[in-house]
Amino acid sequence: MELKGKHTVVFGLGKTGEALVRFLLDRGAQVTVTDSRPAHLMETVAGRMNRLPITLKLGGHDEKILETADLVVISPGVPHTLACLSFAHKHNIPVIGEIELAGRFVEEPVVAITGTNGKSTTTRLVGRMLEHSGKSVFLGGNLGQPLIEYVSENKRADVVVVEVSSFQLDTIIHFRPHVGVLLNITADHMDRYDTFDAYARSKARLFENQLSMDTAVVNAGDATVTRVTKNIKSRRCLFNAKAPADCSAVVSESGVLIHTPWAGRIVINKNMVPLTGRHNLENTAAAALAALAAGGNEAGILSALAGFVPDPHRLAHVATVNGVPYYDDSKGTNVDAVVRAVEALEGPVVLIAGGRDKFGGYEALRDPVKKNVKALIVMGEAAEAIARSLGDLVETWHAGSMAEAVKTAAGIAEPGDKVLLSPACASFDMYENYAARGDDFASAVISMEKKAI
Ligand code: UMA
Repeated sequence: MELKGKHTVVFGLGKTGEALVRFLLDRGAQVTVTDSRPAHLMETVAGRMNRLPITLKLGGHDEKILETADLVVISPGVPHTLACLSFAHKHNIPVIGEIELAGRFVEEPVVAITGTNGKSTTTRLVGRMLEHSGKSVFLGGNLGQPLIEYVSENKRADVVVVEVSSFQLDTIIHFRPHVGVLLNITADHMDRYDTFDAYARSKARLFENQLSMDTAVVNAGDATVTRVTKNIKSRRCLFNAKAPADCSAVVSESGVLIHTPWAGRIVINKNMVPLTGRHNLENTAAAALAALAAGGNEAGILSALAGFVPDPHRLAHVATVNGVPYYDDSKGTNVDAVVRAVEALEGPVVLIAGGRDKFGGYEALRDPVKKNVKALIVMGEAAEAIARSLGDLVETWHAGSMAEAVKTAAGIAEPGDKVLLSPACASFDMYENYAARGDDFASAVISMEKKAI
């Protein structure tokens, strides 16, 4: 793709936008970047941008900047339905996302992982399994380093492993992973999609450019995944399969049994997986199938599992204070993630939830709350909505800050109980991201632990 001299407009100046600007300048494009946030809220990044030969338009998106545009590239956080983009559509100016642009410059095999929950864990597992099989790997996408940075760096890996979000899939045209993984689909991001079906169809776009020689690793136990992947052209490898098949993984109480045409039969015992909960056996099964399809081997898979360190904000044990363990699951940003966390810990759980509402409803939490949750502490913008949906089931408390939530939980929990932060919501009402929220939880717990000593 020739970018030299092309006027390219970048929407969004976060991590992705900044990486895009640098890549486009390197390729000789003429760059304009626009962000809805006003300049005084973006002084640091604006300072860096002001040193570059670009046009910077902050504080809103004005369609005038599209009048001379040849190409528009949008960050994942910018909705592809943004009103201002209709000018581009009307004038046939291509509007693509960063994954699409980067994908056009990647020549190596690509493994792309999506799903509502477990994406980051599975992506990291696939990367590690391939590395332990002797491959050099680029690991990035939604979980951290934008793919366009890999392209910019000009370093070559054997395999590119990327986590991809539905936001990124909304703006693809030709993006074609050689191995695509769809873990699960449950309600999330209902603030951005009109219907659950629209969100599910966005996830299935992962496979739309695959050919028969490509591989689709899909969850046979998820009815929505099965429905939206009915017509894909690539070879299917099913995890959560009921019985062993040509390319499959059966997940049971004791572990994972894998069958593939390339590596035959592989057994992963539950005790080899250093992660809690059945859902993590599913993630391990999907990761192993993807790694095998991308050239990994049995020894690499098994040695990668040993010593795998989970994400610090995914059901991570922070400390035990006065006989009560505290778990940080700040990355549980949707209802299904909370269901999995509550089920994995088993009750009695004192649950801290809330944050920015994604408008998917909280009713799916009723059963697990009834079974495993002893008390509920709600906080953030969604506090009222959560209390309305679940407050009749358990004692419910409101907290104005994380410190107050932890203090309230400590007052309720007794030895034998567990305290779990698993918000079911985004963090942006009170924090920069989910990691900052988890860190705030951990620091409240640790300062309580210090006082208890
Ligand atoms: N902005 C606009 N106009 C808008 C909306 C936003 O200009 O209409 C601006 C914001 O003011 C901000 C910028 O866009 O300055 C932010 O862009 P962004 O939200 O795309 O953020 P990045 O920093 O580029 O991070 C993105 C992903 N963010 C989102 O998808 C929301 C990161 O995923 C990803 O790690 C990063 O690219 C690198 O690939 C985060 C995420 O929350 C972790 N993802 C969601 C999830 O996992 O559920 C999908």
